[in-house]
Amino acid sequence: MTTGIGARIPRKEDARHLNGTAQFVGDIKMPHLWEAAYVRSPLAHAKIKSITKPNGFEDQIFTIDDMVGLGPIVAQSTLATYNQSDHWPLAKDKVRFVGECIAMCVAPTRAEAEDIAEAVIVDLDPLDVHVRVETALAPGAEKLHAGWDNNLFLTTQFDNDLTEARKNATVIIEREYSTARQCMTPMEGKGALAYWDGKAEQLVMYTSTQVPHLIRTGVAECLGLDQGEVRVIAPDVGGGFGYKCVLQPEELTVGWAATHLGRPIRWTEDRREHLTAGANTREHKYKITAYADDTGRLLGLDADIWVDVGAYSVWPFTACLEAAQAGGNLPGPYDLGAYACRTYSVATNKPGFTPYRGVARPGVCFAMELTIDAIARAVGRDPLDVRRLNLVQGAKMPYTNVTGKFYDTGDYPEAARQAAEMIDAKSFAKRKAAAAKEGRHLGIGFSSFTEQSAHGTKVFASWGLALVPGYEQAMVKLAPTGSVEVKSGNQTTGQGLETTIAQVASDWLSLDLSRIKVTMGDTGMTPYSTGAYASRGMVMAGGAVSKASEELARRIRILGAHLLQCKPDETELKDGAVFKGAASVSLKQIAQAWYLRPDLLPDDIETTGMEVTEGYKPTIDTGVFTYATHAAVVEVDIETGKVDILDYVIFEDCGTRVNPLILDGQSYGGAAQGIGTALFEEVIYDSAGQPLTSTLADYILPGPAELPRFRLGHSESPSPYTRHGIKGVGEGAAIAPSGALVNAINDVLAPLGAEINSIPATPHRILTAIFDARDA
Ligand code: MCN
Ligand code: SMO
Repeated sequence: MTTGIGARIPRKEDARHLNGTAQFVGDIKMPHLWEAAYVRSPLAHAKIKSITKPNGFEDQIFTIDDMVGLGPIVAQSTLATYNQSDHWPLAKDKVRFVGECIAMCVAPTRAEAEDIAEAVIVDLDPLDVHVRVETALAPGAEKLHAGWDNNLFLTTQFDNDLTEARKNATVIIEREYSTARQCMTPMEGKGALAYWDGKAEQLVMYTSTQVPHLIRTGVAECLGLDQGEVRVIAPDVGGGFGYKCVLQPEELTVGWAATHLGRPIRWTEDRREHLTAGANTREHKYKITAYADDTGRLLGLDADIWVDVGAYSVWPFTACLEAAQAGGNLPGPYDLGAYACRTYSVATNKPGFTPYRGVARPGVCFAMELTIDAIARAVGRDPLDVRRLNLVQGAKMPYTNVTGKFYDTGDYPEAARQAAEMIDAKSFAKRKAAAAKEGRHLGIGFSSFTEQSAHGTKVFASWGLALVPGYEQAMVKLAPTGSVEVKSGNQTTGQGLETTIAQVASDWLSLDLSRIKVTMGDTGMTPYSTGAYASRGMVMAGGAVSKASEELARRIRILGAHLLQCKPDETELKDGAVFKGAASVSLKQIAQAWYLRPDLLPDDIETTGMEVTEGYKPTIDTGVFTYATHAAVVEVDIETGKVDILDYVIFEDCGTRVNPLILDGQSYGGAAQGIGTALFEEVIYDSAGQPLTSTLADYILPGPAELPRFRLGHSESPSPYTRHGIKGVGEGAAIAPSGALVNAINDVLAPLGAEINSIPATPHRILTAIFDARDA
């Protein structure tokens, strides 16, 4: 079957995205639709003394006191020491970051709503502002939340005994690393449109989300409605990247206003709202001590990790997801004997921290990969050799690492070797010397990681998450015309899941993709799903579709066998028909018999119908692990600090590849975002907590001119624990670029006595490191 698993084919979604017929929240037209704008806090931390509405507009402006029945967003955790935050969708008593919603204004157009918002007068009494974790944690620091003893959402730890490692180490590496705060900047911002459907007696909400079923649960909870009274529909979604998997205050206020005003209400996030109030992520600090012997073999690692998680805990993932993942993932793909680590999820006066592609791992991979290179420099060995020495060896698979992660299949050192071969590491010294003769400075860098995907319930539970099951369901149906319908509550956001789950069905049912209709992301039409995040879609939704398709295929053969007057096991399902030898009945004939001519079938036909819903989870509950090595060659202009990426290769293994074309795209897009993390992107706050990067002129994204021509290689080590051996991969390519690029930059800087340990590695940071080394 040319459109089944393994087919390199374009996305079904592409046509509508390219010809402009896709429907995003902002495209929806409805009679009587009004638009919303928000009065947002101009201060980072303040008490609200009063809110004054302009005369004549009282009915179009809502504060939290007006929104009777609307509760706060409370992200719960099962971890005992977790501090919970109440995030009121419109601020109550206090504001805790610049951009926090204070009042909602509605009008026939966004412009009018914004004018009304401008006229609202908010009287604020400033409080101490925390923009750095150090000040938030200082003794006597002003607390963000009532009843808290300090500004910590949570601390976690691993505490292996490091005595032996300390005793046997001949090399001790101490480093401090930091990663900047970032925004996701999907092409389409967030948006939500809601109306009350009188006939269905339901609040219907179109929202740009990765997780429609979860949002339905959250909206119902906060608005005090029954699940049955809420229907959430994710229309086309123009990129999610993690930002669109949390419950947003605006979704709740749009829902409340639509219910109480009796008309459709929409909010469409603008770029400034996104960059300031929307999606903050990735801000980590590390203090690391690594113990190694004089071959560069790692003996132990001791780490402190601070994550600046902002003012509120996001629903449902909490403010602690990032630090919990950071602590568990720092050892990465390495075979490490002893590990101690403490993590701190620190509350500051910035927007709440949302998951972003890679969740914590771009930070820990950066920290770990720089540490590996620092060890290599200290022992005078090639960083690639030290990496390959320490990576979990293929012969040790499956392998349980020091934080309890179960690495299912693969050969990590081999991936590093392949990446080195692709980038021709052997000849690099020669290239570097030749360039040096021309006054050019080249460096090479590597970065290896594992990507946990398809986490099971136990993994989510270990992070304290109560609402995030590790399973998935899907419905597959043979329609009366002989085509197939696939229904999944998961969502396609650009990653191509709409196409790849159809490929799975195509494989089982032997039907071309053009005959398979996929419906996703509508809670009214699909079985419960927790959605597209944590690189789970392909394994989980794909697995559920696989299971349901297999069962449907079995039932189709029963009907086909009856029509062919033979036994089911004498039949074969291929080319859109059931065959017995040369004789066949098409899926259409079978479907018509079932739906329209049941008189052709015996009464006791051994099947319960042509609609099959199945639930699925992998046979292991701890996730399956994709892995890769990235390698980069850069040129650094040591006079200006400018970095050019001359070559960039990715060697990856995500088990069975469902659609290699989509996977190429996943690698390009993820690596582009990772390069943004490594070299460009930084949300900057001044000491008063004012965001200074509120436009795309200040918040720098890499564009085509800054990106290299990525070269990709792969192997396939199928997981024995998932259907078809599939592993997830959606986040992976975003994880490694900072490690590879900064190691390459440091390869240039090392002879100058300089080193970069903070990202983004901007020209300013690079020159500062060079000048500091000269002055030292
Ligand atoms: N795939 C495949 N074969 C595999 C694994 C995956 O063909 N063995 C394809 C599938 O089409 C799958 C996609 O690659 O949908 C990504 O794989 P998976 O790891 O299953 O991730 P999800 O489908 O759950 O998508 C979410 C994931 C995450 S968590 C982020 S963040 C991210 C990412 O995908 N957001 C994206 N990639 C993105 N790509 C785009 N264009 N837009 C986003 O918002
Ligand atoms: S950050 Mo991806 O949605 O797990």
